[in-house]
Amino acid sequence: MTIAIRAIALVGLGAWVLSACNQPAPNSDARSRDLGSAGAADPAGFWNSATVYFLLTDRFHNGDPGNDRALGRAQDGAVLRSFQGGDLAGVLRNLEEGYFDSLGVDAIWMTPFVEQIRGSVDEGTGKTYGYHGYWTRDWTAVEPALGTRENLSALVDAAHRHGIRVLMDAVINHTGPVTPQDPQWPNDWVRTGPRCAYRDYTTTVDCTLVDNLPDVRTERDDPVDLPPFLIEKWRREGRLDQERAALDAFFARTAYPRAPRYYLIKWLTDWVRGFGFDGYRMDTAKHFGEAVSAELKREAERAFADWKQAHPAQVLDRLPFYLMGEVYGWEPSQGRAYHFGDRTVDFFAHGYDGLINFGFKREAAGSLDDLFTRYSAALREGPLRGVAILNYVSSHDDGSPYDLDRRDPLSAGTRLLLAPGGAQVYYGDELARPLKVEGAAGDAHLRSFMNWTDLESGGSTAEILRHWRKLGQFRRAHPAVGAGEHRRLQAEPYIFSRALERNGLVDRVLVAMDQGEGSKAIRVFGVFPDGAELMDAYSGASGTVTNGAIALTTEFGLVLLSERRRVYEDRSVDLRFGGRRGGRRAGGAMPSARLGGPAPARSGPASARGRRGRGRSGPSPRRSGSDIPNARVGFKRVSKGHGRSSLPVDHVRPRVSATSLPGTSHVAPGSAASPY
Ligand SMILES: [Ca+2]
Ligand SMILES: [Ca+2]
Repeated sequence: MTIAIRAIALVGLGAWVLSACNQPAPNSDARSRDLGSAGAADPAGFWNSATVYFLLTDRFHNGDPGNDRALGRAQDGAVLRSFQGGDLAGVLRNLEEGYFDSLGVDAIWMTPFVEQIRGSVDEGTGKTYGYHGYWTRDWTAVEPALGTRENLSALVDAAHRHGIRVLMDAVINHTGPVTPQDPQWPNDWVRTGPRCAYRDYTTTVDCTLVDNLPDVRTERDDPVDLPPFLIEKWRREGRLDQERAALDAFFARTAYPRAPRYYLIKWLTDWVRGFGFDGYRMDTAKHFGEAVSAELKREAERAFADWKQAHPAQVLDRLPFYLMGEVYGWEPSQGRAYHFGDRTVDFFAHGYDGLINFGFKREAAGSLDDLFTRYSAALREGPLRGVAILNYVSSHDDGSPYDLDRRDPLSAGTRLLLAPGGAQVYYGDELARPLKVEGAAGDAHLRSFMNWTDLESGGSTAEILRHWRKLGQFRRAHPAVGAGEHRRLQAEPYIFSRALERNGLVDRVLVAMDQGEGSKAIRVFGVFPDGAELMDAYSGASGTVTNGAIALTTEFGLVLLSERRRVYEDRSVDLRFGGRRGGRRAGGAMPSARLGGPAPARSGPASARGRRGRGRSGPSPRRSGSDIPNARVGFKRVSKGHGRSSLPVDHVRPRVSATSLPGTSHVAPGSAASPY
């Protein structure tokens, strides 16, 4: 399946290459901004143009029914509040089948996979188990209902083989709730009150988010001992001595006191060092003190460097470890700061490279050009220059998403995937998975099992997926979409362009909306010169610019234009912000001058970042020379000529053994957004 998909991505690359080579620069102002020195990594550029797929592992794909009843948990929770069988093996299956590639996904964010409490609690919305992953029992173990360490390792490796990064959802603020089977952590580790009142900093940080969610004393420096229940657990599992020795080594190396947060930092960063996670999505970032995140970031960066050194063949590029925060309620209009009432905190100054944007789902309902213009300006020259945002239209905690009724999932995809800034696709956005479920309460509405069965039945669901895939692939092929300079070219029907310069290359796209079906002539406003061959990534049609316009005949009103040229380069090398690899390129068709002059010398283990090739002409995983033409798996040198008749999308039908939903009719959710 990947051939057609990658073909369109490569066509996009060609556009960039051509732009750099021989095209006058209509947007000469775009060239004046240097996004980074040649060869340097540009994390903000990458993450603002990235598509992040966020899934609840328990609700995505059941790849191993054998683990469904792990730890003997019962299926007696309220609607959608017991474990439902999804697991790491299921995510792996989708990875291997190319599901995420087909959506243009750059990174996967899974809910936490560490071992959860065994019992259940009722917070007022019904009996609930830790299916969501935010109720930790043991930070050092994989939750058995989700799989094993081997499953996790296979998943991260497969993701990296597909050029997809994996973000670990990291919880440091609280333990799981206390139940008859899950003892409270000792009082020198956690506080059990007061409950957060969210009036000011202290009543947001030094408090419990809800009742019975013990809050880790992350501010405390006094040494504490391991909780007795954890000692006993590890003894039973035969790894007590090993875990103790590892802790001793950590505290000896760092000289940190044995305070609660440092245990957690040790345990969280072990997953990075051992498995190669590319970043964290920090849960409840505003509730544990920003100084902690800075400490965690330092240790995570060290762990990531250790992993890279130990796994040179699996290193994607030079992008550093990424820290993305969930600062609930933050949005770009607030600038860099978050206001606690009595205190203002710039989380970006405390280790965070990116923050989730809680305003997009609301702003997306307004003028599209106003939104695009403001975001582009804020990210490129405003207060958010150099940092990243992650937009979403729906999420696991947001009871007021962009389109609760899924009335127009096509428009949601267009708005999200064409917006400046990173795009979070919440699992099922692309299948219009219902956000209201009969019998559910609170956030359970938002967390139904992935509706693969709707896809298999064909009809509008397949059509919706096709739309999201085309946009996702266009976005992935063109970093200008998420990170480029926005320019409105025409108000109605709406036409805009994006241009991004990096390392002497310019990526340009032009998007035209509401063009109507059939034949159409689209003005290009000088973005592309006469004679340029353009391809519409939405329909697969192509044409040549003549007298400042391009004539196309497509059955769609949306047109996604870029230049169509012979492709030699994988944009991940020079264009995907991961830092340039050095040396001549195999094939010899791309003089380095076109890419901004000789590349810097390479050094260190990252020189072997050539990814494990799978395609016929892909690089060998062991190869560490500087002449690897394509670092991204499966990307090959191709000739132009992807026919206009073939859409850049094919169908991926995951094999699913999902627990079926209890019902498909909808009721009003009556749910409030979770405070965390
Ligand atoms: Ca399972
Ligand atoms: Ca706290």
